[in-house]
Amino acid sequence: MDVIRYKEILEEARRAEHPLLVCDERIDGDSLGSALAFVDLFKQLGLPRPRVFVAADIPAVYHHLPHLDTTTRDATMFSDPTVDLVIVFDCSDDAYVERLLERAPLRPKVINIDHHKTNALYGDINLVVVDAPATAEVVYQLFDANGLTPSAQAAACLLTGLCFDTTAFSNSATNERALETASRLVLCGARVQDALRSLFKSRSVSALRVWGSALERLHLHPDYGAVITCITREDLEKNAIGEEEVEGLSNFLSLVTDTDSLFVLRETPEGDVKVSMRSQTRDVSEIAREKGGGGHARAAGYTVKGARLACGEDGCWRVELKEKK
Ligand SMILES: [Mn+2]
Repeated sequence: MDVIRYKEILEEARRAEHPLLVCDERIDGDSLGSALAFVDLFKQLGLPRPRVFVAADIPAVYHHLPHLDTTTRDATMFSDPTVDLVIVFDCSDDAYVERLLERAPLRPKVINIDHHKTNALYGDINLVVVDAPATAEVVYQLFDANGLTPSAQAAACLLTGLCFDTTAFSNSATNERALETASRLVLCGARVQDALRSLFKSRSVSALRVWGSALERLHLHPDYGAVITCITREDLEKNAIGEEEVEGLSNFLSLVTDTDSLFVLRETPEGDVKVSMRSQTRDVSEIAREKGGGGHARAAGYTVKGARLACGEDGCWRVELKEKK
């Protein structure tokens, strides 16, 4: 472990007069849990609570987490010339961070805390631990390396991140560190049941109907050499459910499907198609990187801009580019 870097990051946090924390553009249990645990760390150190920038509304499944009042969608915060430190969590997408920083009149120092293989190391300080099961685990190590014990609230945030990224300690990201850190977080006061609730116990009947359609459409796709399925805008609209309610479908399917590689295709409200890939043996991060996306070796994704999903006569669903007007 690079103890010096963990200490350097804490020093930067102490020194900063106006720090901002940033979650990955796609909010999940790991990016949000890691950032909120850091808010708690500031509190523990007696520093003013920083704001956390999020690109979208926080999904309802995370509404039980502490410090949500520090989150904001107001990107004009980055225009404030007094902002001197930006800490980014669980985000491999340097273009997203650059877009936010474009607003800053004076470029603040950037700390990049992540575990994605495709991370472009865009920070002034990069703490990218590729074999970490979750960014939350890296943040736990940062507490530990600095001789700090997470509060029960920080531990709850970190355990949520760890449970999310390991799909409750079942996917290939699950290693001995995931289990050891989880057990230490429980000793700090985190509750496993609470962390799991946001993963498994909060799906509405309408959302599960859409999951049902996705199960029905599973088929082996000759072009991808993988089992694929898809979710259309119509599925969501017909059942009146939001985007966030189908999050986790690819993790769930790859957990229960008897197949090596599984891709979930999904139409987005922006008129794009998101491809989410899971594999037991293939390095899908390579495919994602080629197509401008990112992720981990066994779990990665990318977006096809200006596209829709169409079912062919052979019963296979494909991504179709929309015609440009
Ligand atoms: Mn993560």
